[in-house]
Amino acid sequence: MADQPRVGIIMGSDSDWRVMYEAREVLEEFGIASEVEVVSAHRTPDKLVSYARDARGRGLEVIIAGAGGAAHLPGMVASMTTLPVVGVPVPLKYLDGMDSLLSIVQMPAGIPVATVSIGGAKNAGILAARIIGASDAAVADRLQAYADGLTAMVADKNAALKA
Ligand code: RP5
Repeated sequence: MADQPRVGIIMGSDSDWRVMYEAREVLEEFGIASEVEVVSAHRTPDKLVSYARDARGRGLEVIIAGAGGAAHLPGMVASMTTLPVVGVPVPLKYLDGMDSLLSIVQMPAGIPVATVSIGGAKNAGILAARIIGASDAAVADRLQAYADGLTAMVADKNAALKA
């Protein structure tokens, strides 16, 4: 049987997957099971409500929500759950993702969405892992190993520059 998903990765359209797959990939690196679902704030509003309301009860601990353009999905999900929500602005053909970024980041006080950079699904996954790692020592250890790996990578690059 597959592991119980701890992170829900949702997006407004399957066209967002070209960006959002990176969240799933990095969560796999940390050994964190996730689920993926298209949930549109505008095209499937009833599904949005049930997904957000049921998320905690189904065992999810963090929701990563990506959307482009008029990107209302992360904020609307955050309004209907007390789980932490990480928002990913997805860049579309026009406006370079600035529209998505501003739609997601400008939340009213009381309903936070932790917004990452435009196209920043990888960091969304790492942030979700850090939220889980605050109370899960095994995940925290993997996060430390990941950070150590980045430090070693920079040292290797410096050594190569000087060789
Ligand atoms: C948004 O509209 C989605 O998140 C997507 O980024 C954008 C375009 O969707 P499609 O027309 O490609 O399905 O809600």
